[in-house]
Parts: sequence; C-alpha cells; structure tokens
Amino acid sequence: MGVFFLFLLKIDYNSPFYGLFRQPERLTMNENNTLTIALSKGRIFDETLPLLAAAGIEVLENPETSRKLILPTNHDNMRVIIVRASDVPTYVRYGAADFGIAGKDVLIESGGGGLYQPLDLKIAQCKMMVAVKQGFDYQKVSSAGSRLRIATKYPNIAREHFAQKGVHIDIIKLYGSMELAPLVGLSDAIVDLVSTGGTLRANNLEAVEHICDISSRLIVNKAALKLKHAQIQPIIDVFAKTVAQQNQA
Ligand code: PRT
Ligand code: MG
Repeated sequence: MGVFFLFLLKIDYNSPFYGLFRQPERLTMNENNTLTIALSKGRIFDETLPLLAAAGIEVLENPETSRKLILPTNHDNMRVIIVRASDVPTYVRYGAADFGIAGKDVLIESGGGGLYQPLDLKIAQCKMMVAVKQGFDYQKVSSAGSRLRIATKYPNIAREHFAQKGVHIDIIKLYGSMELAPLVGLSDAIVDLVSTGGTLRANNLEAVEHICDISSRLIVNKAALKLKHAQIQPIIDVFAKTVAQQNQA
C-alpha cells in the first residue's frame, strides 16, 4: 500500500500532466525585452554618462540625489540599476542586469568568469600600487626575507603580486580607508588604488611599487548577448567608437 502511494507521489517529469501542476520556474534572466544596465554611483556613473549619451540613452534621475535604486531612462525598455561597485559583476553574471560597467580591480579580484568583456572603456583610470609610510625602508624589508603585513581590500591581487616577487606576506583584509593601516601600526604596507596620489600624500604615505593599471570594462551577460543581440550589439558598437574617438583626441 505504502509503495503504491510513493508511486503516486513520484513526480513524472515526462508526464503530459506535469506541466499543469508544476510551479512556474524562477527567472533570474530578464527574459522580457527590457534592458537592465548595472552601474555604481560616483566616478563610474559619472564617466559612463557620456558613453550612454552617445548611444542615445539618458538616465532620467540622478543617483546622488534620488534614493531610487532603479532609475528610468528616456527609453521605456531600458533602465539603470545602482549597485555597489564590487557587486556589478554579480548582477550581470546572474542575468539580473544584461550588462554593466566594472573596474578591472573588481574583475580581477572576483574573477571575471562567466562574463563577456568586450571593451576596455578607459574610464575611472587609476593604478594598483603598494604604498608605505614615508621613510619606511620597503626595499630593504621586502628583500630581506622577512614577513610583511599587507592591509588591503584586494587579497587575491596582493597575494599574487607578492608570490611573484617571492615575498612572504600576511594579509589583513579591510573594506575601506586602507591608508590608515600603516599609520596606526596595523600593517607595514597597503595594496590600494591610487589616482591623483592626493590621499597618499595627505596621510604621509608613498607609493613604492606599481602592480597594474586599472580602468573600467564593459561586462555583458553571455545569454543576454545572444537573446538580446539586436538591442545590445549596437550599444557595444557605439561605446567602442566613442572610446576610440575620446582616446584619439
Ligand atoms: O566607495 P565604495 O566602497 O562604495 O566602493 P568602491 O571604492 O569600490 O567604488 P568607487 O565608486 O569608489 O570606485 C569604483 C571604481 O573606480 C573602482 O573599482 C576602480 O576601478 C575605480 N577607481 C578609479 C577608483 C579610484 N580611481 C580611486 N582613486 N577607486 C577608488 N579610488 C580610491 C582609492 O581606493 C583611494 O582610497 O580613491 C583613493 C585614492 O585616490 P587619489 O586620487 O587620492 O589617489
Ligand atoms: Mg570608493
């Protein structure tokens, strides 16, 4: 008897009746024809506006003054979502956004897997550097085989850099204000982004090593690129042309 009921309860996925009773599948992909663009507010948003404008896309609200996280554009079927810079790849990878713009630092640190990265947009440019307190003899300490304590938001990038140099390190993971760490004895050095150098100078720090150049990339969900090719490809093409023009001038 029990076996009979078990048989009844067993789901037969091939049964023509299965479709009548199954729960609707959860859609992570934006399967309608609305295009969702993931951006972080601040420098990436600001520097993306001219590229969007070149593609005829205008964001109708300012993320600095609006509390909305979904911003309308001048196209009914296009919207911008505002997320943390380090969360942009996640939204795009899962298809909650069709494309987005993320710093190379974020992409290296989180691994850019599963994303199509067609373009270096050459915006939000900066350098990943090692910095220490002024007067700290970094060359001596890092070549003497001692262990360095490195404070950073980028543990993977830092680990890879020092492994290549053969320098032993301990990582202290921080989420911001890395510049403070050497000043109060939390670390010997930091691995962080530098653009004008103003923050380092203001805190009596100096850059001692250049790890890599950073700029922001266009990242596209691979399935969206296929399903919404007619909408997305022209935008990629306009971005590519605009970036080329901007960097010629
Ligand atoms: O700020 P939040 O914690 O929300 O996130 P986030 O810092 O990841 O975002 P955001 O908007 O500050 O940065 C987004 C992206 O901009 C980064 O992922 C980088 O690719 C790029 N970018 C370009 C920078 C900088 N320049 C930059 N200077 N990101 C951060 N900085 C910081 C740096 O960490 C340091 O604290 O600015 C300070 C140094 O600037 P200077 O000009 O004083 O040298
Ligand atoms: Mg920041």
